[in-house]
Amino acid sequence: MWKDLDMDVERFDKMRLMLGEIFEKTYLSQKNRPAGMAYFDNMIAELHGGRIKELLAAKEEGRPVIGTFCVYIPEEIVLAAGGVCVGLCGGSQGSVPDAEKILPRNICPMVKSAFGFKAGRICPYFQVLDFVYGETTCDAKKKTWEILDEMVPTHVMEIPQMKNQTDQEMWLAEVKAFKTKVESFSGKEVTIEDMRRATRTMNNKRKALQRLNTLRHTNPTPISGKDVLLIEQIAFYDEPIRFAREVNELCDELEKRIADNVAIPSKNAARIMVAGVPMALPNWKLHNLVEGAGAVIVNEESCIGTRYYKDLMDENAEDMETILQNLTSRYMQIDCSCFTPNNERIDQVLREYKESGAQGIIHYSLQFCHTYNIEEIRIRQACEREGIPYMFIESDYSPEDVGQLQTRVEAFLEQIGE
Ligand code: BJ8
Repeated sequence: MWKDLDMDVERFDKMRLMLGEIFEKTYLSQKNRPAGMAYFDNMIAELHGGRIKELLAAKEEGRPVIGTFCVYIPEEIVLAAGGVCVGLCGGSQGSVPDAEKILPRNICPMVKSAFGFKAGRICPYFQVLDFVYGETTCDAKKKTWEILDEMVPTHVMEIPQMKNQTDQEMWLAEVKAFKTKVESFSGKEVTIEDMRRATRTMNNKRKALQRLNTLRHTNPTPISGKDVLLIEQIAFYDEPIRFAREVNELCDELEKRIADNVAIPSKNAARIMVAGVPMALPNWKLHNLVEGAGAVIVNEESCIGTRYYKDLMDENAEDMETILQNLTSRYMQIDCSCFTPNNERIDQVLREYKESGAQGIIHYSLQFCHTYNIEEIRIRQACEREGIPYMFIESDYSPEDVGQLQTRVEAFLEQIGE
């Protein structure tokens, strides 16, 4: 199968082996995990197996498989057309050198990692998909799409930078253009019933993740932050109906754990909320550090986190124009730092801090991400105003800064414990 997909099989095998070892060390070594995590562990074991076969089967049925990098691409439309939306990974140091042969070194590691997976032919998802739909959120991404297009068909959706009336109109036009593109590829015109069904599916998936996030806010928390992060990462490539069912089954178990007072990890662990850039699979660096130091992460204000699932939308619109307008409004609520002004995000961070019962915030940013690195100033000011213990971490995917970060995290946890 890998040869047919034109993979660099030798390097891919090495990467799979490495991922397996890191996963075992980071995840399987945790004590007293919920039994329901077995499904998600298996999704990682089958990351390069079962799910790829499902995508190939979808293609054989003529259903489009579309790769994305951002939560602004409306999955509802892909689902309505019978297609599959795959959030492409960009969380590994392993693919960065492949990217640096072509791209500048001083850009975001997430962009480099994702691009490197394609350039090195070491990600089967990239090899399976029909086309990529990128966006104009940040400069690193939008200029990379031009180069990526030489390797895989890459379309680009223009994302507004402000939220005025004219921006909303432009965004609605972009959503409609996306629908047309997906329809012309699948050869299927999306009906209002298709859109309602897809909206229900996505709402159910987002509701399941909301439920999980609410349950983990319980003090003491019944599940580790690492495990929730893993589920949030798997949300981007699993089949959505099955995924929602599994998350809900896990939530049933967590409710029982809460009733039985089963806590993870220890009852006195410091509770930390993370805010900032998304942590794409397999970026577990910060969670591993924080939870390795005895604390627990109880919230991710991130696109691999609450920004992905906090907003639902009306499932019962009467006609296509209304449902597309609702969709546009729903997606315009995403408070990415690429927008200016972005006051909603400051309020949202404070709200999530209160709801999660956290005792401190770590703002996590990736190197060279200008929008999050600058918006960090406003988050810090808000935390100072509210008296919230706060720490800023800017990192990449290399292991080089782990020792230094560990010292800083431990000092921060001590400060919280005082
Ligand atoms: S909606 S956060 S998924 S753009 S970290 S690549 S912004 S330089 S990831 Fe994002 Fe969409 Fe916004 Fe969410 Fe650029 Fe920054 Fe890198 Fe980033």
